[in-house]
Parts: sequence; structure tokens; C-alpha cells
Amino acid sequence: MDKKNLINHTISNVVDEEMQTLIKKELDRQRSQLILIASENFTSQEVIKTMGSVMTNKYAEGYPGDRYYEGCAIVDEIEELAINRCNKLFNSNYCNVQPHSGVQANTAVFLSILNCGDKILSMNLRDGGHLSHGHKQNLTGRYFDISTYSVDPETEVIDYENVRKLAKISKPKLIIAGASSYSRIIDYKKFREIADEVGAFLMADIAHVAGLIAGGVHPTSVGIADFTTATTHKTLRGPRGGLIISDKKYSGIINKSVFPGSQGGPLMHVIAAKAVCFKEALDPSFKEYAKKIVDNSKALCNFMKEKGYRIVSGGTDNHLFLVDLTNKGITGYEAAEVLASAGIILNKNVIPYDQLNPNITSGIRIGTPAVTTQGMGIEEMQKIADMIDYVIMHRNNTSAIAEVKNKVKDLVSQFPVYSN
Ligand code: DSN
Repeated sequence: MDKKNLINHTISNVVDEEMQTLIKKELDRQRSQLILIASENFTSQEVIKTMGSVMTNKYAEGYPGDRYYEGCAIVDEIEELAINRCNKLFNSNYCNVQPHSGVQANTAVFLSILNCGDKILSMNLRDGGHLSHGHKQNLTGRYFDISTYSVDPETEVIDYENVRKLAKISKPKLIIAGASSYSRIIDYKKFREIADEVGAFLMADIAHVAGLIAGGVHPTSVGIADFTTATTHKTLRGPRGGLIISDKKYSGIINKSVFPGSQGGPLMHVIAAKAVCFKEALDPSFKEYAKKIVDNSKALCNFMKEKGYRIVSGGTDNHLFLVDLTNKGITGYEAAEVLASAGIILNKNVIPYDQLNPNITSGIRIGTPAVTTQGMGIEEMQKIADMIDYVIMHRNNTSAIAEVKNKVKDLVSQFPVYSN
């Protein structure tokens, strides 16, 4: 494939001038800012090209060999290819690659095994959990009976004994292990023991760490949890989408719960791009990438600590960490805004036992998947920590912010994305 033409193809194929301008602007933004959002990444040009292909034209409700439409021979091959590569990557015997997103994947698992009113035990949102694990506005919060576990107030790490105690009290039908802002290894085996003790199903939502698991730098949940759900666009660096992995004994209920249970036609252009992503993640170089993400995360976290920032749980084992800004006299909201004005893009985040509301927050979340894809290493992590600190300490000084904005542009221009 001629890499040179891929991005040009993506842009120049858009004949709607207004849209072409906007896409170009977004490409320029991604190239000129420092992307530290833990759930974002730069997917390959092959993945982008595949998503922008004629595969988007095809309806294919059903599954390979059993569709509700004619003309599905090729999409059958594509979906089989994605399934086989996904199973190889995660060492599984069954997966469903149709979920449009991580939330859709979770929803399909809930539909497979739960009835309205059934009990779920999941991580508190404030301590790192996810909206789709029981937030009151989410369908989980509306249709299921949710109990939550917190991290230990001192260590800010999951207290497995406390999870066990809560599981014995609430007797959930489903326990969820997984988070969107938790920087420590999740021990799926301990969750399995607890689930077995109370007769619960275990679902691991590995959306954030899927790429780290694929790269061998985080323990796997596959073969331990009954159901593993993931997104394909975070550390896995593929197209925006979801997937479900389980033992094949659950294939019938999972397939039915995805389609027709909670989705219609699969997005075949995205499934094709997932297959490309899995191939890339099967390449030995992906293991090196996953290791570098964690090395960079640990380094950046340590540099921030050296500058006097309090890190939630004292450090990180994965691609992200949370900074508690309380001792710096700035909220997460204010910090994220002022950093963005200097071209440093991250998000405000609640920290465990946060006294501030989720729109304000006491913390920020910092992640390294995207900057690692760009090729940055430890030296750049030092520069990034210096810039974050400088902006926060000079937050009312517009010329200091402008100075950092130029430094950011200079740094990212040395690690260009989508430029060849
Ligand atoms: N929105 C994702 C994140 O940023 O973690 C989770 O869905």
C-alpha cells in the first residue's frame, strides 16, 4: 500500500469543501498539540484507509454464513478474518467483533445474563470506574441494582478484601472488574475467586488496557473472566469500536445479545479496520510499543512527583496516572483549560473520595499511548513534565503560556504524525 497517498486520499477524497476544511483543521490540531488523553491514540494510516473504504456500503445483519442479506460472501470473509486475528491476539476461542463501542459491548453482556433488577457490583465512578458500569443516568443504573466498591482511602488501590466483603453482602449476579482512570494492575484472578465464592459472573472491561494485555505488559483477563469487553481504539490503537471475548460456550447468548439484541447492522468498514488493527498488534513490534507506553507513563509520573505533584496511589503500572492538584491550589477543570490553551491536551478527572463535583474535579488524568506512538521517549517525558508544571505555576501569565505553546509545537514537530 502506498503510504504516501493515504492521508492525502483521506482528505482530498472529501469533495465537500466545508468538510474538507474542517478535517484539515482537525489534522493540523492533532499534529500541533500534545495529546495526553489516556484513551486516545494515533491509529495507523492503513486503519484509517480501511475505515474510509467501500466496506461502509454493505448491510450484513447476522453473522458469517448466516446473514439476512444477499451479497455477503466478502464481508463474511472479512468478519472471519477479524475474528480469527482477535482470537489469536488474545488467545481466546470465541469473540464477537460487532459491538460499535465499549458501551455497546458491555450492554450486550448485560443483556446476555441479566434481567431487570439484577444486582451488579462494580467500581465506583469516582474511584476510577466507568459510566456504563452503573451510573444512575446510564441504562445500568436505571435497570439494575448497583453496588459499588471503592479503592482503599489510604493506598488508593483496590482493596480486594473489601470487594469480597461487599460481594458477600450484596450477592451480585455480576461483578465488573475494569476502570477508566485506575493506574494500577487489576488482579483478575482475585476477582475470579471472589466471583466464585458468591456465585457471580465476572466481566472484565479491559477497554483501557487492551493494548497492554495484547502486548504482554498487563495480566490478561481472558480465560479468567467469563466475559471480557474492550474497545479497539485506545491502547490497542485501532478504529473506534468494541469487542467481546468469552468462552465459546457463551457464543450463542452473546451473539444474540449483540444482534438482534442491542444492535442492527454491523459496521463492516470498522470491522475490516479492526482486522487490520489486530494484525498490527500481532506484529512483534507491538510488544515493544506496549512496553514503551508503560515506561513513558512511569517516567512522566516520576517527573511530576519530583516537581511536588501528588500522584493518586503514588504511581502507575500502566498507560495513565492521576494527578491530585489540591496542593497546587488549582482544580482539574482550571488546569485542563489552561494546559489546553498551551496546546497540552488532557482531561480533568475526579480522584478517589473527591470533594469536588465531576465538572470541576481535584485532578487531571495523563496518558502516554499517543505520544508513545509518535516515538517520544523518556527525554521527552521530562520536557512534558517541565511544560505542564510551568503552565500550572504560571497560569495567569499569558506570555508564559504562549511560550509553552511554541515549545509544544516545536516538540511535536520533531515527532510528526501522518506526514509521510
Ligand atoms: N471516555 C473513555 C475514557 O476517556 O476513558 C471511557 O469511555
